[in-house]
Amino acid sequence: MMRNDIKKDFPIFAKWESMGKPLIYLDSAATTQKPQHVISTLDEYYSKFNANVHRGNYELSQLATDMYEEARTKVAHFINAPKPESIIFTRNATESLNLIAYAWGLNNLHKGDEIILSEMEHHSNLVPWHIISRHTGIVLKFIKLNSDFQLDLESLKQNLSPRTKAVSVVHVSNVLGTINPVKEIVRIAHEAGAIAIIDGAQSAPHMPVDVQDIGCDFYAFSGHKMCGPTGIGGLYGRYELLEEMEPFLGGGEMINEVFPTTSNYAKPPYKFEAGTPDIAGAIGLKAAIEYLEKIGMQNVEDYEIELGNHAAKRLGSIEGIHIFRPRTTGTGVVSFTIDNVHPHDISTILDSAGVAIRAGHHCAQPLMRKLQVQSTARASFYIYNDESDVEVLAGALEKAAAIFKPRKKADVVK
Ligand code: 7TS
Repeated sequence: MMRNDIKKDFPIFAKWESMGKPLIYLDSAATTQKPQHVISTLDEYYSKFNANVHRGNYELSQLATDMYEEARTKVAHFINAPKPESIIFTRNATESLNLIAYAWGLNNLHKGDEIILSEMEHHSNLVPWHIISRHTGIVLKFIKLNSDFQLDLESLKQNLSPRTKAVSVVHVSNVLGTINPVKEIVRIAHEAGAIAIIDGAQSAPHMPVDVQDIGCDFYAFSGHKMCGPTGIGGLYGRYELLEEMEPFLGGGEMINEVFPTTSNYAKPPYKFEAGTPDIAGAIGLKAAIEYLEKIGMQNVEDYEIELGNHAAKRLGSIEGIHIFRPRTTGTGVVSFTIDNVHPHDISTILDSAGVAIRAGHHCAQPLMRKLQVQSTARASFYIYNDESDVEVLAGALEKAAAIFKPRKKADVVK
């Protein structure tokens, strides 16, 4: 039942198949494969429309500028931002989160102010705050993880204080697949007078996202995790907040007037897009969104949850496996360890069976410590995966578990 022919839209699968090495790609939380529509769009842009944007008065530059701005409008519609100008193009979710930390954090936070994060954050929503904390003396607090790998909202409430200035949490965990109740978290943050920041790196690719419904002040995401090219990402920011903020990077394209010793800035989003942007990337991201919208984001979410739950159940039958995923539901991310097998050995064995998964700390070292593991193996599924991929994965894992199973005394004597 859970089979699909979406793989045919992604040329990389046919290429590997033709080399006699079918690719079972289960690392889409790291980056997704790219559909032909995106690849062709990039080719067409560079073949027919390449020019710098917002500078030339000639037709080609105007065409490139229009295409770049149409991409911004597309992104705004995709996450239901109130207007295109509230979307800033960045390199990725990491840069978007750094932009918030530097451009908002450095100018609005003072010694003793508090930011609340969670115990399941990716390093990109931790390290920027560590840096800001060293500059300003702010205090970082953490929403606790409960035994079902979900955030304990009571601990969010307990962490609130008159000094709370921001609550910044991941929408969907890249390790656990947990979908956090971000609307509720944003409501609690706002009631306490704090702004709310959402790391949407693992939600924008996998479910319908409506930033107005969520109510957040900022929402960060990466294009390459949602069928788009690498090097392009975005940040939604509440426009009034963007207007008040200082720039993150200075240089060309972001200014109004420049004098030898001072300058003033353009309006958002341009204030935050210094230098030549990733024009082709933005246009490629638009193509990725067109592709995903054709499938329908609700269909993407339903399919992935079903496949993720099926995979968790199937893998759960393997002896010695431990799965780190909420009991009720998660996205297409399944992290696990197997007794007596190092996660890196698991990924190496799987690689020899043509299965690409990730093993490591997944840029979430504090979460690994909380889970009391050094690392996990992680299979992450996307729209082009189906039940047959789960079967290949499970079969290879069963073999690995059998190879590494400690022998009983009697076996050793024989
Ligand atoms: N936030 C989350 C929740 C992520 O999963 C990632 C990347 C990022 C932020 C950063 O995204 P980037 O595009 O700026 O790198 N996560 C992963 C992963 O799970 N495996 O490789 C990258």
